[in-house]
Amino acid sequence: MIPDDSQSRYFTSNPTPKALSKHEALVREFVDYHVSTNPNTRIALVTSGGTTVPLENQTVRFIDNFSAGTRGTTSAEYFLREGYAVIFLHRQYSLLPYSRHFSHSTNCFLDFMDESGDGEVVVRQEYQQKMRRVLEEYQYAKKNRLLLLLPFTTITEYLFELRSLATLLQPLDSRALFYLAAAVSDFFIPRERMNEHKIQSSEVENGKKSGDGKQLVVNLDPVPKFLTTLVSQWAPRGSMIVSFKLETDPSLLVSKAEQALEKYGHDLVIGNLLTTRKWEVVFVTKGGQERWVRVPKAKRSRSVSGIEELVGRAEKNKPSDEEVDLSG
Ligand code: 9Z3
Repeated sequence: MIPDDSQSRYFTSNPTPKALSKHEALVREFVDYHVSTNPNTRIALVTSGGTTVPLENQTVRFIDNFSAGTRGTTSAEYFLREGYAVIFLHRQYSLLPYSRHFSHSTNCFLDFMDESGDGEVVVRQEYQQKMRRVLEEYQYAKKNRLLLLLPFTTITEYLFELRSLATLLQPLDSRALFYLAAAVSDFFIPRERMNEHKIQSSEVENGKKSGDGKQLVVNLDPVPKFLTTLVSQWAPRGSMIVSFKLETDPSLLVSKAEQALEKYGHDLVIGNLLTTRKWEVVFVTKGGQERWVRVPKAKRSRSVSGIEELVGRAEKNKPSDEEVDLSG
């Protein structure tokens, strides 16, 4: 396939991220290690968190994409449990696998601890069991070098990283899996239109209509559709590619997911709505098949990770053309 012009321009007109060559070296090492220890190794590239669109080159302000990183971290833990080695490409400071259980803003890790009678700091009795399970999984992943954490912040960093990482995974062929849960900006400010320094309030223009007052008008260009190139050029042949579609209007979700699948020609689009994303998702596969996966109502308040486990189960059962409610 001939590379899309806007894509080649994107990569030539935006600066290569500073951390890219270091990340590439880490991924090379990770892939070599796993392929040499186990030729049947399976590696999942999980993306997580939102990308930013800086308004200034020396960035004070930026536009952000919504995502706490819950989907990505929960799914990464699930892939690790299933025997995958995981490259976790995530928004810097968003949730991370394992530590997410104890570091969410509503869960200060200090609340899990206490002082024992003899002055030692210990895990509170009621959290012992959960923390032991998470700690064991974390230590297993660490000891076996199964988890590689790579941070990004901006949309440009994300796209450069995705291109490099996909290319480096090529030797894995069908043993590579892409699970694109990061919330990726659709719009950006091209380099040549970006202010070098902080935009000054004195620089803003008068609105077009009288009475509009001063306005900061920001013109954004569409981000090139990189998924096409990921599927046709960057990713290994035979690898599985799963992307997510986030919508807020329920009437658009399935059709947008179908359009994405049709356009990019990958394996699976998982659609979700902002307000119900923790409880239900829809799988859209080739041939317009749609399949709903839902956490039962009774379990919704207790479970923040239930849906990712059901996604894994549903994926193994292989989607059918019926609407399936796994709430069973
Ligand atoms: C998603 O839809 C994710 O499921 C969420 C997860 C961001 C909603 P949280 O991190 O939320 O658990 O809080 N990701 C959006 C994927 C996206 O932006 N897709 C793009 C597209 O469809 C590119 S692959 O164009």
